[in-house]
Amino acid sequence: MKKVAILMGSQSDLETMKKSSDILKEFGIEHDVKILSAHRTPEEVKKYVEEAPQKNIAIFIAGAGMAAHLAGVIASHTTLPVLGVPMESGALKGFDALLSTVQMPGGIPVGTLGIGSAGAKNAALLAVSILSIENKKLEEKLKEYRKKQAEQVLTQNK
Ligand code: RP5
Repeated sequence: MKKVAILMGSQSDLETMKKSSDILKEFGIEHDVKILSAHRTPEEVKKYVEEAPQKNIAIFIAGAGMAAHLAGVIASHTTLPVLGVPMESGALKGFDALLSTVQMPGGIPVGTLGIGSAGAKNAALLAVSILSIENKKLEEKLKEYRKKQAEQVLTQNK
């Protein structure tokens, strides 16, 4: 099966981005986790993204905070899908990162998720969903996940 890369701008993003990793583990999807910054290590980001297809990576999840350019920069170096997660950090609590990630110029798309942990979780679920287009087993797992989730909600009424 194709792999996913989880990249983040700083070690301070790790706690949030672990939520992406947890979901991918739950679905048995192999993934790389790397700290690489659009601003602090721009050359290494480019190199990693360009070499990713050789490692069977098909989807990028990018978490970054503040002036969050990581997802956009990754997208500039690949035609593979890029899912951006704005970190809930800094003086603006992620509003800055949300706008930096979501407001891409036409032509270079970044699929942007919500701010923080929910966004990190959903980025991984969306990656699973994309991979499930060509993988019936994964599609079944995803349906089962949704079913269990609904059951949990309904149990809370008892
Ligand atoms: C961004 O700057 C990172 O993604 C991080 O969310 C933010 C702050 O980084 P640190 O100063 O905590 O390393 O590039």
